[in-house]
Amino acid sequence: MRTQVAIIGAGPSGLLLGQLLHQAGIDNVILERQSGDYVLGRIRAGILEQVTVDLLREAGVGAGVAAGGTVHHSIELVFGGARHPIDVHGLTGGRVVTAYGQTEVTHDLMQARRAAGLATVYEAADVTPLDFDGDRPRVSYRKDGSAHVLECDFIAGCDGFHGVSRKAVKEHVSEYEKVYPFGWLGVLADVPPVSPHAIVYGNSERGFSLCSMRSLTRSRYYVQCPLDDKVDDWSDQRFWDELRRRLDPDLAGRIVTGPSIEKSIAPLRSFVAEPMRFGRLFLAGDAAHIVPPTGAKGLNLAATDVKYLSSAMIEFFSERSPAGIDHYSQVCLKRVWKAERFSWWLTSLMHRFPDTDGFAQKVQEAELDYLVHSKAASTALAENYVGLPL
Ligand code: FAS
Ligand code: PHB
Repeated sequence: MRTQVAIIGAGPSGLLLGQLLHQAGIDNVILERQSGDYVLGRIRAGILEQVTVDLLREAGVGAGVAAGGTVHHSIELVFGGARHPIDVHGLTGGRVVTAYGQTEVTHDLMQARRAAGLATVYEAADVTPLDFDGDRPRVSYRKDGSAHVLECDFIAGCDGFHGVSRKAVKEHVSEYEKVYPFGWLGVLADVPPVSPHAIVYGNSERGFSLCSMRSLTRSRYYVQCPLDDKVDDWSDQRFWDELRRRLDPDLAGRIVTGPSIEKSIAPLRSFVAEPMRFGRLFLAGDAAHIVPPTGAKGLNLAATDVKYLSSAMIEFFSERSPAGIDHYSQVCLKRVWKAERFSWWLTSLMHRFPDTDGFAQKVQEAELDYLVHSKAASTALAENYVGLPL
């Protein structure tokens, strides 16, 4: 089989890249290790920057987020028993974020890909990128016990943090990593969100908490938990009680509880692999970088990687110009590192660290107090939260 671009991974990065390339008349095939249902079953991101919403529209899948997304003009920080609004819209000259789940984004992209009759090989085993240091790259894989080779012009490694693409170039990659000494216990429940128009980030002496949503009838909540906690340690009742303890009394009193439909613990890390291009192989999204979810940047960074990569490939195929692909890694990493900094900063500010001494705790409290009372500091938070300009 032959295609112009072989895409490894059918998460948001791979599906969005496939859609943008298809819109430009560039043939592509996606090879995905899991089943489509398995990919859709993963509960992950929930907040889209405007750049991402615009990209979904450009990819021809903007209808879902336009109909089902909830626009947020502000966020709220809860600490010291009080809630502090940050007017993101006002501080950034009218920019906003949209609450719309990664699951829904993935569903919309899958539906568009199916409707366009594009090739996606689910449950592809032993996917292996080959010969990408020359101009005739290939990807081998197994499907239903048979061996296959996909010949192509480019390979896009959109296979996430645990994928095969970065592993294929491990001797050429510089890795930068920070692992955090806690995780996030997340609960999804079909109850109305306690704060439908502002994501609430809490820092209490018991730890971090987050009140988010997927729709006006489905909520997403998180509490910081020790890394050695297990999901089975947390009954729904224990989760709701702990979440309430970490919020201000007014908000705690308004939480609508209900049975969890998903409950999971995610570890937090900051990670960057440099560079992101190796001959005809390109890394995009979580295959190249990971951020702690505090800044809601993971999915959005994946989207902007894909914006840069699709533009570079379209330029190559339409003008035979290598300029975009030659600058891909450098352009992406400039944006990636700014998102890594912001996500590390907000994580450091909003979580309780087991090894924090008295002085560091006082400094954290002073920084929170300064942040919500300084227009300059709030503006810096707001402009990073809505996403820096491309
Ligand atoms: P993905 O990991 O989503 O997709 C990679 C795809 O490649 C998967 O479908 C995988 O099955 C496939 N694959 C892997 N190896 C393969 C192989 N060898 N062959 C073929 N296919 C292979 N971001 C936020 O902004 N907010 C959040 O709250 C948030 N929560 C998260 C919680 C968890 C548990 C995780 C893991 C991530 C979270 N993220 C969050 C980040 C997340 O949203 C990612 O940024 C986003 O999924 C990135 O998309 P992809 O780059 O497509 O990677
Ligand atoms: C989510 O809705 O899952 C979410 C929202 C904001 C974040 C992280 C996750 O910072």
